[in-house]
Amino acid sequence: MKNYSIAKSRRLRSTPYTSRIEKQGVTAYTIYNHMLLPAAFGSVEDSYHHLKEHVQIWDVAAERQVEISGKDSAKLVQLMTCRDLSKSKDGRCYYCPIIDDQGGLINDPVVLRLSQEKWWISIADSDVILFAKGLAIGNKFDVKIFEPNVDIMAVQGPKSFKLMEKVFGEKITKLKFFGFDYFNFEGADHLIAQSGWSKQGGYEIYVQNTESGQKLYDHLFEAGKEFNVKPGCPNLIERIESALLSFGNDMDNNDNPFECGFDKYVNLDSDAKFLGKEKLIKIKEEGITKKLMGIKIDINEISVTGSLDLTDENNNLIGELRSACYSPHFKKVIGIAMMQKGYWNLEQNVKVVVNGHNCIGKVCDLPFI
Ligand code: THG
Repeated sequence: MKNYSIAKSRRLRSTPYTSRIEKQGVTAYTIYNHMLLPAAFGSVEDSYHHLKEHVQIWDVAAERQVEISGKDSAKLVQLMTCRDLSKSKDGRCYYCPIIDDQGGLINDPVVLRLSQEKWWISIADSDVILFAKGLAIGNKFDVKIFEPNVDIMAVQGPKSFKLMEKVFGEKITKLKFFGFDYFNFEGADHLIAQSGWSKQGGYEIYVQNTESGQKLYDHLFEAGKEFNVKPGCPNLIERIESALLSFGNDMDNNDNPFECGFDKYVNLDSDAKFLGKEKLIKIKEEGITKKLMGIKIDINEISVTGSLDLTDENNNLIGELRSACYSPHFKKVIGIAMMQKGYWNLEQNVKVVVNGHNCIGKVCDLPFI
């Protein structure tokens, strides 16, 4: 497949780390929230093996924040998500599907409660800020909504814990998964959460002081030498093996949270007031007609740039493959597919055309085992 370079412009925003990752050998970008997001540093498979063994620093500034503050901020954040946040706590992160009045997914962000009157919505790739502003205007909420200058740097991989302890001291080892606190680096405080878009463990540093953040970026590479630190980025193979869903790829506004397996983030029995609640109650009663599942195909290469039709032995359309990669762990291609009802039984065969070749795959549960 021929590749094309990205024509940079102001609209495709750079990050405070762009000049650094370009010196370090970034080889591909994607665009996420109108911003450059590194997609490769050479071989994605080499990077995958390194991520599972060592530690990487990622420029994930494209995970933008929507800051919502003010008297009605908790009300607005709750209105946007089907996850009950009434018992949420300061200093905690919450994975929250954001849905519209029809129950369709708008985004799947991490929500940070900075205080009862100040929230950050750490968004996937869609314009949540416009949705939030529309709701605030329509409801005459007393809130302030804007995109703050926050540029996340992630430290991911099994050795991230040792590296971060070396830089920030023992206190950081006390941080729980999806908890956050403030940690000092050379006089500047940084909000750091134990989180990140890999299942290899690690942290996300929400950099607001750009100058200090850039120094910290450089320092992490110095201090990380003994841990074999390398620059990296969200890794297609690792994230599919880990079944971390990608908004816009695996699911979009035409899918509801039940179809995406987000059942545990949908609270229909509480008093929480959110958009699409009635609709989701109805969907739950009637049952869903499609859902995300895993697919395994016994081939050793695939590149998915759009949906691939999945058919049964009679050529009926039974689903669509939305993401896939060759998995070194399973030694075959694995992928994430939206499968129609009636074809959810494990061991269901699917036909798919890959690179002009007819292939047979098998349906499986997510996460992959
Ligand atoms: N970090 C931050 N912001 C983000 C992402 C991130 N915004 C965009 C995108 N990633 C949002 N998507 C996800 C998807 C999964 C997770 C986080 C963000 C995740 N899930 C945990 C898991 O699957 O194990 C579950 C968390 C829970 O159950 O509470 O971490 O990566 N800042």
